[in-house]
Amino acid sequence: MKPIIGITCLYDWKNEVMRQYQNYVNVVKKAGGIPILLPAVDDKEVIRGMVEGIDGLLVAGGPDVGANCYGEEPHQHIGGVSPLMDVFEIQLVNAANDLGIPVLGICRGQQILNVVLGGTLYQDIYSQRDNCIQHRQQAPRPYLAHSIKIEKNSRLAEILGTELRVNTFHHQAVKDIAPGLKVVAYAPDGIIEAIESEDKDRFFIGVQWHPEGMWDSEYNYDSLFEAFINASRKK
Ligand SMILES: [Mn+2]
Repeated sequence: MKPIIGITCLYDWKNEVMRQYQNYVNVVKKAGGIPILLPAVDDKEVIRGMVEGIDGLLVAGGPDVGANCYGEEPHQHIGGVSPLMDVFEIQLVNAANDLGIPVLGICRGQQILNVVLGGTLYQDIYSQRDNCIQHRQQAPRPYLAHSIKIEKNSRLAEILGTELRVNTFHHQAVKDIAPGLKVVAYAPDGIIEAIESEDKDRFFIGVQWHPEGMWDSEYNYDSLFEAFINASRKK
């Protein structure tokens, strides 16, 4: 039986449309999971029911996380936010933690994982940090714009090794890491590129890049999705 992987949707509040990029669906399917899309809702009971119906949770990329989610006022360079997505995804990850199912966060998804557990974000790395390299590449999706170093003693290093090149499409990043999580990858400028649970037995990983954007390219990030889907198989 293939594990069912719930993928969060983007909610475009201007047009009242929920959608998601096909790459996420394709990569879950390729790695051996059954992808289903989870629309953003704000009802706790409904969210709990969603999580009871899946074996693994993929929190996808998307707009900026609202500064209010981690107790800050909006910086002048914060981008568009989607408040329903914030409310939904925070409750969704909490429910996934309650039920102990594996969680993979990508880009915004990584930031949500950190915020749920009490961490904070840079609202705009370019104005809040000095000497950033470019983290918003102007190149095709699978282009590997910058390098990262992954910590040796981490679950992520077991999966991907310790040195990697990645694509990059962000202007926010993890600032203060949440209790219970550890930083496991950095870009050359010190920007946090991956986080994971301190609990070795728990698959709870966030990455700042977009591995799903390489699902059919010559660069192979399949092992990350295969590890996630394997962890999601019912014991
Ligand atoms: Mn980056």
